Amino acid sequence: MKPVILYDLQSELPGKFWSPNTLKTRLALAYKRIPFETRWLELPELHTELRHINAPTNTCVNGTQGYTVPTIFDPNTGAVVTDSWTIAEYIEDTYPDADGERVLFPGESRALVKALAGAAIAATWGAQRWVVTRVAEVHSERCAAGYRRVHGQRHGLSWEEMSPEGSALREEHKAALKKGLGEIDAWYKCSKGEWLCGERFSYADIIVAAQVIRCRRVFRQEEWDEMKGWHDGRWEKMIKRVQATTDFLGTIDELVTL
Ligand SMILES: N[C@@H](CCC(=O)N[C@@H](CS)C(=O)NCC(=O)O)C(=O)O
Repeated sequence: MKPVILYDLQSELPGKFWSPNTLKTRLALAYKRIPFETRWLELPELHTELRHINAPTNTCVNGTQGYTVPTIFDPNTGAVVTDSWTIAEYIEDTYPDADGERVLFPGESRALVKALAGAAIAATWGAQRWVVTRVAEVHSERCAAGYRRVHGQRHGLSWEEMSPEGSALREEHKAALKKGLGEIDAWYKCSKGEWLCGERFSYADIIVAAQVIRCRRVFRQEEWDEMKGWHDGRWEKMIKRVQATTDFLGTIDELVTL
């Protein structure tokens, strides 16, 4: 099988990835044992590169129609697929696991996992302005300017207003993240097993892990130290288990800073 090409946006971090959306695709491909290679892009090149491969357009961060990552090109089928959810469905449908073990949507869970994808983002949305200020810090200066612009547009704010350091607003954002992760923690507590689908690992866990790993990657050390103490230490343990379950570290040495 020829490796799938994953288009992703780079950062200055070791291993480069930072986006929770592309991380969902990385983890899903690793879990399914589908070989892939990354085509790293800088934000200013995104449009040209993805138009060049005739990628489908999608809703961009600032609400306009354009190109987004993750996008994959599968040389085995010729398919070009955009959007983390659409890609998850594509790889599950195109590469169903022969022994039924490594499936993204166990049983009849696909529609519920789709609902969870929106719910997980909504749960932590109150912290978004703080999180994106940290993401901008791991970008090169050339990319950070564009990143700050689109995220400022999304919230209708100047960058300085997003989540000022040391402000009461920042404390609100932090409290919102803790509360949102508390909701997700409660989902896990309802499960009879380790994962959201009980004993079966699924794309639902990938969705949650991608959000947590993004924080791990971009937060300052003291911020992560605080976050990893929340909810009985669930989040650090969870991302290590997801990493092991998906063989992520084994197949591509990219979570080196975890
Ligand atoms: N719903 C999409 C969102 C994709 C998305 O917003 N990707 C961001 C990177 S995390 C992007 O491509 N941003 C460029 C832009 O919006 O201009 C998905 O799940 O793939």
